[in-house]
Amino acid sequence: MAIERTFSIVKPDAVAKNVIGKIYSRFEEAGLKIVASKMLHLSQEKAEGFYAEHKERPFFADLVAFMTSGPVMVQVLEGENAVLANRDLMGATNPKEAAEGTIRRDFADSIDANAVHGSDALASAEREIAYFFSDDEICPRS
Ligand code: RTP
Ligand code: MG
Repeated sequence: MAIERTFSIVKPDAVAKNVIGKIYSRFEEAGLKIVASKMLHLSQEKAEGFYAEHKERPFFADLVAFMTSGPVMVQVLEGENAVLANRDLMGATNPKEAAEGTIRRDFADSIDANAVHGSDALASAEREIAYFFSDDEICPRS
């Protein structure tokens, strides 16, 4: 199996609930290693750029407002099939549809405040990692 890197965000709702550590435990228990991590408060511009693919969607303004409403944790996760493994840990976008035992089922309140982001493909992972981290901020562990 391929060792991959994926990009993850603990969103403002989960930071406000004080469950950063519980979410990090999910990554670690699944064998994903945290190889870079920092807390930041996204600017409007940074959040709009991150979600540029959704610019024309009706929920875009609400999404950007939510993502800038408080601090987030951004991290790079490394491990076997990391992109898909992290999507499986997260669960469906809408927590009402998320499977039992997933992060969104256990920590998210709504489709807007849904606790975590995770890259949806290897190409987006590479782009998103580079959007938040320089090479020297990432510590390979595999
Ligand atoms: P994310 O990018 O945050 O990891 O979430 P995702 O891949 O599961 O979902 P995506 O389709 O990329 O949408 C990004 C975020 O926009 C919000 N959203 N709202 N009201 C709606 O119909 C709707 N659809 C998406 C969600 O907060 C989602 O995480
Ligand atoms: Mg997405």
